[in-house]
Amino acid sequence: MPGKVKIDFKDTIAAISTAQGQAGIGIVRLSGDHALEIAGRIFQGKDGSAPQQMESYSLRYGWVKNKAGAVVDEVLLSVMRAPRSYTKEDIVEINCHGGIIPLRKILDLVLENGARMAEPGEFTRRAFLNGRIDLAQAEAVSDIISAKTDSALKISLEQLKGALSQKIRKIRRGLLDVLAVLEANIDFPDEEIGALDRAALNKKLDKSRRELRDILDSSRTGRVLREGIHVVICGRPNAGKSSLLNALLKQERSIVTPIAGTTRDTIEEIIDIQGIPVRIVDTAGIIEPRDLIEKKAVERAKKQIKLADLVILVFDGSRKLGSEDAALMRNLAGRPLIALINKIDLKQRIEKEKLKKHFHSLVEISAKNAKNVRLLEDALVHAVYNGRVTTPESVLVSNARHIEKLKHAEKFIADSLVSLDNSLSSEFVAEALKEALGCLDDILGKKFSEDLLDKIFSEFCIGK
Ligand SMILES: Nc1nc2c(ncn2[C@@H]2O[C@H](COP(=O)(O)OP(=O)(O)OP(=O)(O)O)[C@@H](O)[C@H]2O)c(=O)[nH]1
Ligand SMILES: [Mg+2]
Repeated sequence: MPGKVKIDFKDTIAAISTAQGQAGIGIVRLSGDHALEIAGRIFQGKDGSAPQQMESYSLRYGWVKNKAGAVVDEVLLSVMRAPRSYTKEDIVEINCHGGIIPLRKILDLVLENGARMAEPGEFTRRAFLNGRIDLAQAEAVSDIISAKTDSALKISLEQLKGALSQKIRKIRRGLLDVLAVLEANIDFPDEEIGALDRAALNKKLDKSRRELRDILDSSRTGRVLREGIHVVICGRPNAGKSSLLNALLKQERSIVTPIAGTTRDTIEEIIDIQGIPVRIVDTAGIIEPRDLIEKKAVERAKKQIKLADLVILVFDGSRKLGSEDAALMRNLAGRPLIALINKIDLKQRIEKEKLKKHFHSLVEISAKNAKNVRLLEDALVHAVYNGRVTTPESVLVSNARHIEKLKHAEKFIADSLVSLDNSLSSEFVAEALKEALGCLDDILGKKFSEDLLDKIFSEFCIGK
């Protein structure tokens, strides 16, 4: 089996950086020591200037020509010289017409003239390796591209600007200060850490731990804003579950009929509710399956409910509570849930007082007339933010890798505090602190393995 090819970061790389398809403009991007020279071989400027003579951050109009001298496309070529460029290397961007043929032909030409095809994310990987951004910032680039909502975009932009990195560096400095004191103590073991010093170190460590906690506190919201939440609608047959899905979607997606047992499969859609991506699932209301299809439907509904982050339990306000409602309430006890009374446009027969005792809040709507849908949306958002006032701008972390490292770092700081409080030797405290520092360094990419970088950047698109 052939081994993995080692990437050479000295090569000049090239890629089509714009989406493939038909568009007004497309960009072929080059980065590396030979970018200007390679561009010079295929570009003819209208004013006769060659890319090698162009100033940084300047643009020229001209043509890309093949070996035979035939025009391949009319282009604008821009030059960004090292070190003040995206990768800190010389960069040339060729803006051509955004069709797949001109883009492909220009890419082929630069490859023939000495560039190598870029790996996914290699431009950003070089920006990291060349020290322009840290690893957390590099990862933010990919998150910006894949952001599905405004909020996810805001979080990633803050991360790219370095908001998370700055906080982490501050915590890191705090830990290093403590470590310095401890190491001095290790070097001179005769002098034990005095009670006074212990208290001071404890205070410092505790401060770092709190700063870390603050970052982590917003992580739940961060993950939700990035990955969305999985919401499942359930309720007795005919309660109006499918009507509710349609009302939230503002379109007729799920079939609605007066016949109980209409929905016989789970139906899924993704909606953006006030910036939160919500994967919403309509389930079959059937409780007692009469045939194999219904049996499958019940199984699917149960599975969905198990997986849900949040359940919307729909009651039919025009009917008295029934055994099916009671069964659902029992099954869902203890789960994050929004209790919803539907059909408020009809005469209400449901025992509302009874429900009020069971649920601390009730949302009342008419799915059919799309009345009070906004109240349900608000309840959903409230459930996501958990009652806390969190704006996307205040969320510092949403990336799963970062969250995991932060949690580990927090645990190691806690360990070091325990060792300190129990008057264990400086080595113990220092050991835990080094582990904590290691976790923080992993986020910033101060220490990294090629495998980790391969994993992170393989999720990027080519040309970024
Ligand atoms: N008056 C009134 N009727 C409603 C409302 N919501 C739903 N309905 C009606 O109730 C009936 C059942 O609605 P569905 O949305 O199909 O109910 P469901 O819960 O999905 O039912 P199953 O899929 O059979 O479990 C239909 O006739 C709807 O038009 C409402 O707010 N007001
Ligand atoms: Mg239905």
